Amino acid sequence: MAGAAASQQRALERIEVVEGDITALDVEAIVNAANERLAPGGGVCGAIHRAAGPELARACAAIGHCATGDAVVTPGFGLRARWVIHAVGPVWHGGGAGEDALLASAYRRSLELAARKGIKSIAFPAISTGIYGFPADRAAGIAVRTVAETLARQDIRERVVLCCFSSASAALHRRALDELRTLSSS
Ligand code: AR6
Repeated sequence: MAGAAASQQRALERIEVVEGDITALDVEAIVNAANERLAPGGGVCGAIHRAAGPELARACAAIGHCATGDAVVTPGFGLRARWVIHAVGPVWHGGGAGEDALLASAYRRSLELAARKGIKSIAFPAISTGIYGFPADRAAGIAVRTVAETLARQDIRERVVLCCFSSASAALHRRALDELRTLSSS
């Protein structure tokens, strides 16, 4: 097997889809679907801030800003996870405003940041697919492809959990992962 195909296959083995609440997972870092102001909000962001306690909002306020498509890191405070990576996905405007590339960038930057900190396990929610309105099916494909490509290209050894909040979301991510596994083994 060619080198690139082999690293893609090894990367795919490190990705797992689970259904549940991201704050309950036993991983080193969880990713927050944040906004550019890094302000506590609703959805998964609200759940993470509630579980972490008020120190998380203070740490976010001290950083102050994160551009769409980028990510920053704080401690996890009261969370099980030692770190929170705050990734800002795009608001869906119909698909013509660079949303796909910005969503991919939010996943990629989170993984790069985690690798720089030596984090070995990380869980992502389905960034942008709630309040920000990104179509769930399209986002699942981007999430799976970007995580697999980034792990393979940079030979990042992290274990990646795609944490879905509904069975419908989990089914979309599992299908996207199966499709990529089939493609990369053919
Ligand atoms: N664990 C895992 N996934 C969850 C959880 C949870 N506890 N709770 C919700 N989800 P959203 P966005 C799923 O709206 O679209 C916030 O106010 C949810 O079902 O949390 O990126 C921020 O501060 C959906 O599939 O994030 C921003 O202002 C996914 O997480 C804005 O919302 C993402 O939904 C970001 O919007």
